[in-house]
Amino acid sequence: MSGINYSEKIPNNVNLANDRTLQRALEHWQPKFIDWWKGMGPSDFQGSEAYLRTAVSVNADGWARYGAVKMPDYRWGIFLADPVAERRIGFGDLMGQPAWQQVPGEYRSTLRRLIVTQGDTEPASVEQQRLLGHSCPSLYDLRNLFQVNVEEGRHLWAMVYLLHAYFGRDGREEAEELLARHSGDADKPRILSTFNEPISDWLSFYCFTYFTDRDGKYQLKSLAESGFDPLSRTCRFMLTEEAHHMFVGETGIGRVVRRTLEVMKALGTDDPSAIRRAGAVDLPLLQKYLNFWCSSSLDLFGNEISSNAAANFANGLKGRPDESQYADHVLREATLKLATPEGDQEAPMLNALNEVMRESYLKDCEIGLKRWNRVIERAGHGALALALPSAHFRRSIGSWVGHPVDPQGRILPREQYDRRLYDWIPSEADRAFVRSLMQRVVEPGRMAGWVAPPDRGINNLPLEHEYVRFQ
Ligand code: BYC
Repeated sequence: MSGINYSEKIPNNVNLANDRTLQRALEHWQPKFIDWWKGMGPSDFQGSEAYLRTAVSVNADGWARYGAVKMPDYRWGIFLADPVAERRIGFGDLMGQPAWQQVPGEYRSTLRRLIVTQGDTEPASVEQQRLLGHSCPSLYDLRNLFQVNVEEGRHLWAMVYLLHAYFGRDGREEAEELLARHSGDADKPRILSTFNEPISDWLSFYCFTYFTDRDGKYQLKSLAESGFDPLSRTCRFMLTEEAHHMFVGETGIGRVVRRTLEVMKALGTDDPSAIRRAGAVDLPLLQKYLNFWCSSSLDLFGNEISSNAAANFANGLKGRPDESQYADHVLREATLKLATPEGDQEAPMLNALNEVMRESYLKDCEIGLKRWNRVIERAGHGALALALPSAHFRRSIGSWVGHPVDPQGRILPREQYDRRLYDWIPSEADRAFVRSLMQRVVEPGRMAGWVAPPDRGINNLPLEHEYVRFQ
């Protein structure tokens, strides 16, 4: 089961050849996907060969094969983690019942909505990043961008497979729509807010892969718990791919920090304007980017109080990440204390599950911060340590929407908040400066001046390897 059949038009480990109708429907969607990729995927690099990994098996030990590939020839396919024998629903009111191999009629539209929302983010991120290749800081980074992009394309395939295989005509229509909405489009935008933000520089790309892909990790982990077994199996395999995306973010920001500290040492100052004149990103500017992308990504968890979240959990559709670590899997009695602008409130835990997830997500976000700060402290600049913004800062979803809260979580007079906002998130001038740094570097082994080299190359290759060959 875990071996992937690459001899078919659509590589898969779901015996697609045994279901001719489904196979035909997906083969019909395939050229539309390729058209979308050519039109909305990485611009101008379709003829280049990138050193990419491809799944060969869904086993932990052997899923990646590396080789130079032209992106439109990447073997996108359908890969599900192996089934767990006699798997049962692990939470909610139906706990202990056998997991569903088909969609239960009463949950059909909710499950479809969850799958469509998840699926929508994948091509959205490719669209957001489509111009970044032109300003890559190195071939190593360019290759990582393309790796992330093709895997997001595959994640779209994962959701489209579920829509086609389990949701009939509605599912097929939704699969078409996933290619029709576009990031930032005035008429047909992507569903979730963050996926309509432009990513026009590499500092944003590192922040996006650090913060937004991590939301992906948490959402996929919670869908991996689903009682709908095909969704669970798909998400389990997607999570193995997601890890690399967050690695790109964490090491990317870490490399920016290292380079900035080198420049500060060479100049003998922490003066932001001197650092900028030397072509590096001062740490307060990096902090603004962290504030922007962290607060935007926090919105992706939905409202603190959500009847959708309660119903999804109670009905066994969407659990908590790593559900087995909890003692209570039903949550009919539990409550959670929530900080709201009107003061602390006790809410039924079932309704507060978006907040539960947001809190564990924030703890996970802290890990990178600790690593970066260790380097900053060792360099003798502990006063410039980076921090996550308060979860109440600049929120567009939930009870804190519109409240003038600073990154430390203090409620300010409105006028003061408005005046100071661009002390906390990048101003147009900050963004213009960051854009000015984005000069394309493509000699093998060389790095742009604002980012340090990574510790090692890809798959044990030297950093000087030609990770992307232009045609
Ligand atoms: N923007 O009851 P509520 C990833 C909507 S990232 C716009 O609080 P619920 C990736 C919400 O849809 C992970 N709208 O929401 C990362 C709902 O609308 P409907 C993506 C928003 O349902 C990087 C209404 O407000 N996966 O994979 O509890 C690169 C009421 O809200 C937003 C998922 O998100 C927003 N920020 O939770 C590539 C998993 N927030 O349905 C990929 C699937 C809320 O009433 N989705 N709304 O019309 C879900 O589980 C849930 O839909 C949400 C919202 C967690 C998003």
